[in-house]
Amino acid sequence: MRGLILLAAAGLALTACEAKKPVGHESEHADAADSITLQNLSFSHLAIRAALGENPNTAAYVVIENPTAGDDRLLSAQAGWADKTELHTMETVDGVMKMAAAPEGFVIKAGETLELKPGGNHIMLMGLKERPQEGEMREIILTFEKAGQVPLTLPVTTTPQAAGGQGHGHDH
Ligand SMILES: [Cu+2]
Repeated sequence: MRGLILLAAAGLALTACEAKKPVGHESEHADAADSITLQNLSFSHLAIRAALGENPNTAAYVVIENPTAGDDRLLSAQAGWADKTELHTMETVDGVMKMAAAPEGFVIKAGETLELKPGGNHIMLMGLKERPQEGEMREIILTFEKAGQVPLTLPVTTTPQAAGGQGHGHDH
């Protein structure tokens, strides 16, 4: 029940933020950088890659900031619309990108940020029971060591890199 209330509050916060987006330096990447705060953690750049062709799998991305004084750890993710959800790392080995399960999850140190983004670490959704399509919204529940369960509603897009932060730094 508590999760549902928090989710509703997050939706309102997002709407209010969009309505009065500040103009200035901070708004440079504001289209994708709108963040929501749940259980003391801050979430932004939420995206799920739209299911492609016959591919039984897809991936989800989110940037998680830990502004608290203590370390936390993303332990796992769950989605009712996929058979299995894993946390994956992505590494380039001899020029080939390889992903691997990270069963121990990802530590987010106090004051630091974990970026799950295209080409990098990500949430892997396997055995899709429903095929997310561009423009839809889908729920994923993240479980943290300290923050507990956090339900997130992520937009589905065929171009998650646009929301995943890869465009950062292009003007430097
Ligand atoms: Cu993967």
